[in-house]
Amino acid sequence: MKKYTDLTDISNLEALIEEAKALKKDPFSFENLGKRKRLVMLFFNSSLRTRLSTEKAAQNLGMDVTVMNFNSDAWKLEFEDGTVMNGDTSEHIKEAAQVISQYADVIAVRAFPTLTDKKKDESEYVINNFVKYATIPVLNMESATAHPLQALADAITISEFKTKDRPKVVLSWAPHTKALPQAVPNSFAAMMQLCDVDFCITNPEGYDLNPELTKGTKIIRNQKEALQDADFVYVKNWSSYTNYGEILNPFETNKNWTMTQEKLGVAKFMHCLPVRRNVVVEDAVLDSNQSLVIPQANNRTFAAQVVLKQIISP
Ligand code: AN0
Ligand code: CP
Repeated sequence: MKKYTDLTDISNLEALIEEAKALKKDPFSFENLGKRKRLVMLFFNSSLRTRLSTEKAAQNLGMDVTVMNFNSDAWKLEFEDGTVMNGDTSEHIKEAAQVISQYADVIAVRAFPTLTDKKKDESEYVINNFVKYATIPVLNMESATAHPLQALADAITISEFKTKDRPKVVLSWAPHTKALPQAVPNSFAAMMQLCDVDFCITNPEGYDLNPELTKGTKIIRNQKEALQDADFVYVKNWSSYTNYGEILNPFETNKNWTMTQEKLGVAKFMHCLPVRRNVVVEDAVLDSNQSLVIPQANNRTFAAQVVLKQIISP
């Protein structure tokens, strides 16, 4: 693997999931592979799981890790070509990416979308400029439109917990009080399209994801109908794609989309976390043994570890 910025970087998903599971059983089996190699993790946004699990994954492989909160600690980066840099940006991505490449063997980047400029977000200008100017592999820790490490952890989790060959998986939109990116549902949908599952998405009108990405996937407006006979229910909020980055209605209007024990039935509950209790999902679900959120978060380590292993393998 030369980089991992979206799911198209995976050549054999089944083998990757099996290798991740093997690493989970024996996390230190490649503890010398990363010796004297360094992962530099650059965060333009907050994180709990990604930061701690990716660092742990790298260390399990024997790598050294440097973490940098870019917004507070580094110079403000310029991404435009040919700009007269007499504004608030101090350093161009061209130099920054090449310089970091001399200090590291892999660069990992987290950079959320603006949610105001759709074209700019869809250009993935942050992560793509790192790919363009860095001379080492780039790892996506959630970009404007994709969260491929999360999606891989989700696929590992489903493969561990499924009780039938072709489970039914539903991606169910949930209300939220903040405008959130589409990155997690985009990558989850893309991942489910690659897996042997019966997959559908349910969301209210106005919240359809990018139709390019959901081509061939059923979108069912009626949540109850979508949830029928589900084995896994992946709940997530995202802001509108059509009315880009907007929350279309106040929380009260959509609170009937909150996941409840009653709606979940006997299905397993999944969420990438962090989750707002009693907004996205009621306490009873998170506190039940149908919730997979804790093992799902644990799998973030082995998703990152298998990807890093493939990236640094000769
Ligand atoms: C982010 C999102 O929805 O993309 C990160 C999730 C992993 N969530 C929040 O900002 C709450
Ligand atoms: N799921 C996830 O990426 O969590 P963090 O934002 O805490 O890293």
